[in-house]
Amino acid sequence: MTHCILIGAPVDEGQRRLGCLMGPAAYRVAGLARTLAELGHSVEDRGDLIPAPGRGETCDNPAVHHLPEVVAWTEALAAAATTAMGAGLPIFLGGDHSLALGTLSGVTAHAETLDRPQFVLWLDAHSDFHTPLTTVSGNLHGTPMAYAAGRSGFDALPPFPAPIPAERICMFGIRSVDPAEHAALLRYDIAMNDMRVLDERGIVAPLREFLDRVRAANGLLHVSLDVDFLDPSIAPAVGTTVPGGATFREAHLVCELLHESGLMTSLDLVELNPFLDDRGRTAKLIVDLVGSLMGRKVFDRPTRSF
Ligand code: 6HN
Ligand code: MN
Ligand code: MN
Ligand code: MN
Repeated sequence: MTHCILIGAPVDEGQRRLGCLMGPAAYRVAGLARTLAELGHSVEDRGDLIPAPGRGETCDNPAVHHLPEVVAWTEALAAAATTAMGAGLPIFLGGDHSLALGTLSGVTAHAETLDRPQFVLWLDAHSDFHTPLTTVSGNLHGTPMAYAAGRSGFDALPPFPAPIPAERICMFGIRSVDPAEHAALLRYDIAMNDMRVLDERGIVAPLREFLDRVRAANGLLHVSLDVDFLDPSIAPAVGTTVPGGATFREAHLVCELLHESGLMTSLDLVELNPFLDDRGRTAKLIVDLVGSLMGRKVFDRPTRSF
């Protein structure tokens, strides 16, 4: 059984549609701690982080907004992530996806101290591969994967502890990539499981390939789950809906395979905007998926007989 550490990160500054700051509260209301406890895990809720005041950082792209606040969140989250990694499985309750600037930094710094490679599974409609200099929207939630991969242009942020090589990154569910992200991604050998690939190959083969690599390298695995990975028809509570997302069954299958692998060492739950939800259904769905991630099964076979 796992010691789960809940860390609220009500970050709303990485995009423009207010509401993600209510995410941590919505996950708690939807029964996240109870779900984990019912599966036999111990749960420690560390409450919500409070970042330091911003220090006025600027960047050359005038579209970028709230950079000082995002820098402060990144520092607070990186510290919280590194600390929690030594104590259990941190589950970061977002907050928009800019929080991954901090969580990826913190878990990677921890992996460095263990001398183990850090891997990332990015479950998202978007590649989030902009830098502060290439983003057109100016929304920094579109940048964390580029930061972790070591792209330049992040001068306002602390240098990323040990940039994650492309072979240790897997993107899953991608169906919206901006031109500048696309041009940059062509230079990286990231496993790009966009919807074209998943429609053709299904979920299982590409995910097992990646998990086998993590296992072979004795790696740590950070999973970043953006609500818009899911189809908007089942998960409406997100500001950046993109049609053609993962179905209920596909998403559960991803979670079940991850659980079966036993490899996940940290988790982000990001981009939930409870203000856009429909009677809490998206929050409840994410909690349900975390249940599958943490071991809930429809039928628990003593041995694999299927
Ligand atoms: N997310 N590529 C778009 C932009 O504004 O840069 C969308 C980013 C979405 C961010 O998925 O967390
Ligand atoms: Mn995202
Ligand atoms: Mn993305
Ligand atoms: Mn997204």
